[in-house]
Amino acid sequence: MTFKVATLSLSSSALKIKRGDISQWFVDGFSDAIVNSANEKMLGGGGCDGAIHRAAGPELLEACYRVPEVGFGIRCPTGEARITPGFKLPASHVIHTVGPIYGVTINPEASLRSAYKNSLSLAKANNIQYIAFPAISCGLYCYPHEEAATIAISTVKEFANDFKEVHFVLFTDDLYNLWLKKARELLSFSS
Ligand code: AR6
Repeated sequence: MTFKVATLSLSSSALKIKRGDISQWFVDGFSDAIVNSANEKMLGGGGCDGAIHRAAGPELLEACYRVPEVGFGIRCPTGEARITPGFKLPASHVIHTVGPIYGVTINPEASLRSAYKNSLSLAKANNIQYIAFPAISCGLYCYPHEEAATIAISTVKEFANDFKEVHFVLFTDDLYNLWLKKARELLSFSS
C-alpha cells in the first residue's frame, strides 16, 4: 500500500490527510483518538468498525457492552458519539460515532455533520489533542463521496483551534485524492 500524506493548515492546528488503516494510527498513545464509523448497536461490524475491533481486542467489545442503551439495543443513535479506551490499539481512545445510511436516514447531511461535530466535541471534552477520522458513511452506508468530503472538511474547520492535529485516514486512493482536492478548495494550503 502506498503511503501518502498531505498537511494543510487549519488555523492553529494542522489537518493531515493520509491513506491507510485507521486501526494502526496513533500519535502519542495518550492524548490521541481514532473515530470509529460504527452502527447504533455499537457492538462491532464490518469495514472500519471490524478493523478497529480486531486490532483493539475483545476488551473493546466488553467496554461497548457497558455503554448504556438509550433505546432498544441502541447505544449510540445516528449523529451522536461515545468514547471508550483503545485497549490494544496504538491510539489511546476510540470515539464511536454513527453516520447516516444514505437513502434511509432522514436529512442525511445534518446527520453526517452531527457525527463529525459530536465526535469533535466529545474529543475536546476528553482533552484529546490528536484525532483521526475515517470517511464516515462512505462504505456500507453509501453516502455520496463528494458531498461527504465537503461536510467532513467544513465541519472539522469549525474546530480549527481545538486540537493540535486533525487527521483523515482514507482507505483508498480515490478517497484520498478526493479529500485532498476538497481540503485544498476549502482551506489554505501550507505544505
Ligand atoms: N481504515 C480506514 N478506513 C477504512 C478501514 C480502515 N481499516 N476499513 C474500511 N475503511 P464503513 P460506514 C473505509 O463501511 O459506511 C460497519 O459494518 C471504507 O473504505 O466502514 O459508515 C459498521 O458496523 C469507507 O471509505 O462505514 C456499520 O454497520 C469508510 O471507511 C457500517 O459499517 C467507511 O466505511 C457503517 O458504515
